[in-house]
Amino acid sequence: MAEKNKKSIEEKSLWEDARAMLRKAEQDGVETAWDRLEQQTPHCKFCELGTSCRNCVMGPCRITAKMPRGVCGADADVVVARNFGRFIAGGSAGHSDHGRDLIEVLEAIVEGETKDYQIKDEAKLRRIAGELGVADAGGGALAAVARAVMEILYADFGSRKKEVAFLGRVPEKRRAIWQSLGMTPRGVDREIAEMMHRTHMGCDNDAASTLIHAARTALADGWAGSMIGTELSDVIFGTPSPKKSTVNLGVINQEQVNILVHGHNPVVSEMIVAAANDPEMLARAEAAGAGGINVAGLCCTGNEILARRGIPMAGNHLMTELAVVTGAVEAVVVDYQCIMPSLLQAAGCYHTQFITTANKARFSGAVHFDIKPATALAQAKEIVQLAIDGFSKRDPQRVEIPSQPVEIMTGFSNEAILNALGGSLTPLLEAIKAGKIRGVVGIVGCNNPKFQQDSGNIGLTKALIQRDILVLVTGCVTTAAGKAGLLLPQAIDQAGPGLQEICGALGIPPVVHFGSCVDNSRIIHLCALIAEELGVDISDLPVAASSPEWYSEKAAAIGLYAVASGIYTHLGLPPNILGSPAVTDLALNGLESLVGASFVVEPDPDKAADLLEARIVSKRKALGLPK
Ligand code: CUV
Ligand code: SF4
Repeated sequence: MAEKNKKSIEEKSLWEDARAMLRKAEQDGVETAWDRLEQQTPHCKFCELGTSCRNCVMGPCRITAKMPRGVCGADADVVVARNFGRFIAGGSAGHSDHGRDLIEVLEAIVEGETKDYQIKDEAKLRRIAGELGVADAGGGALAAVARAVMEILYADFGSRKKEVAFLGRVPEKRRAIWQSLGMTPRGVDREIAEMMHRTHMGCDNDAASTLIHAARTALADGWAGSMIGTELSDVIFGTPSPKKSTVNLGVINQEQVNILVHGHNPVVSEMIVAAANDPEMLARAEAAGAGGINVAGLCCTGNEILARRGIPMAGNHLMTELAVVTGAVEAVVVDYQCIMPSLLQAAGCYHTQFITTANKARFSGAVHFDIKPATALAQAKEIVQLAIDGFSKRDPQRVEIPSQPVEIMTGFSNEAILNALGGSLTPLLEAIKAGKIRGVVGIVGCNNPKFQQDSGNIGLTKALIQRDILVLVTGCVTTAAGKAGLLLPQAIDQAGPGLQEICGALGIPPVVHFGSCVDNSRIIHLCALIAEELGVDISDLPVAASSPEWYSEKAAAIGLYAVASGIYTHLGLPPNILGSPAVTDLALNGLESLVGASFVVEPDPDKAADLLEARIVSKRKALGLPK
């Protein structure tokens, strides 16, 4: 069976750096996600269809034509909807708990408990305070304004509100739709807890009802949890502005102490960057015979420090094990989410130290630091010291850094876009109306070893820019686009004439890096701003979303909040819902009549581009715009 599932190295990844490291992994005896996928294939059919239930011990139950109900009587629709609901709750919890961690850092700043973190973007804090109705947001003492914002956002996690704080950003028409459907997100923790409750045996036994609450849970992620994560990260670490950086495994430096930061929250990675730039640490690295300290990113925490500081990006999800295989990494420092447990084994094959920093993401056998705001920088320096100490243990015979880094442009935020446009959205809207930019698609999310790595991400991105559709990328698609050379202004060569003109004039790439996964909140915010400007709903806009190679619960939550916000969303593979025709039909069709958008599933990137283009054309037509 395993033989049949065996993929060649070329079939596993699009990239030379990945292929070289896959060959080296074979030689070095390092197992990768592709090897384990082979072992796991074929997957359990019930789980794939979503028709197995483990929600109580009268079961577990599997639903088939011959056994159409579980012991309690739940049918396929109920079981699939419940499983999907919990899947969404998991994803929303991830982003939202990340957002909460930023509030805790803001609290530590306000309470004077930390000097390591500060308010870097005071103007943004005051702007947000104004939006949230804080009295004297513009003129009050900074600490008082920060405290007021902190209180309001903390309260978003509870259960006493009728709606979360940033809903003021949502167009009136959209809020009315949510209100009428019972989809208005009230509190982040509340919606997640309620999803767990509804999916307990004997509660919500109506698939559509469960799915509407799943959408509400996802909206609490997009318009609260993730949005808080993004906005407070900007306040504390600075709002991204355009800058150059580099990407791929070639950013790992043979001469230097290499520290890879991996995970999601900038709270830790920012401190590692600060510690690595400390003159005393640099002197120690030199004393250890290294030519400096090189911090590079992986996955979303990589996106955070890439967008804000221009720190190079070593790789996306499926590059994380392969980065270790270079044999040149002294330390992998992780916070949480998307960190393959296998990294510990991979690190163990080399001199690499695997260092965890969050009590909610412990890995047995790892070196652990419980990083706290009050002591973060000192702890980060200890971590950097461990990496420096590891430098002499590196075996030069086992080092192979496979490629030359590719240049990229990064650092776009809504503020940066407005700035580039001269302070108002009007030039962007004019370009859209004239059909020079026919539409905008956010391509986001992960890698999944079920696909040739990044072939979907790149295939779709290229196909869309050729059709004059502007692409915004976040998460792991960033690295893919960067490696393909698409995040540079000169990539307009590969775009249609309209994008060539507009992006050319602005000096921006046709594929714009918008940050990490929580920063998808920037994209929905931008959609809301455009909709407000045009006096329409988000669902009326020529925009769409896509996650060609998604894998995670978080990606599903993002997809669902996009759809519930009125954005047509493409997925490269379906969630585990196909065992219920009712749930599947609701996701692919029924949602359209409820929220004005739905999911579409298509593995082939060119066909997906056709579908997204057709959607954009239909929205343009309805707005009375040329094709
Ligand atoms: Ni949060 S969720 S693999 S790191 S984008 Fe990357 Fe992004 Fe998916 Fe994870
Ligand atoms: Fe089976 Fe129902 Fe229990 Fe699920 S909740 S395991 S379907 S008896």
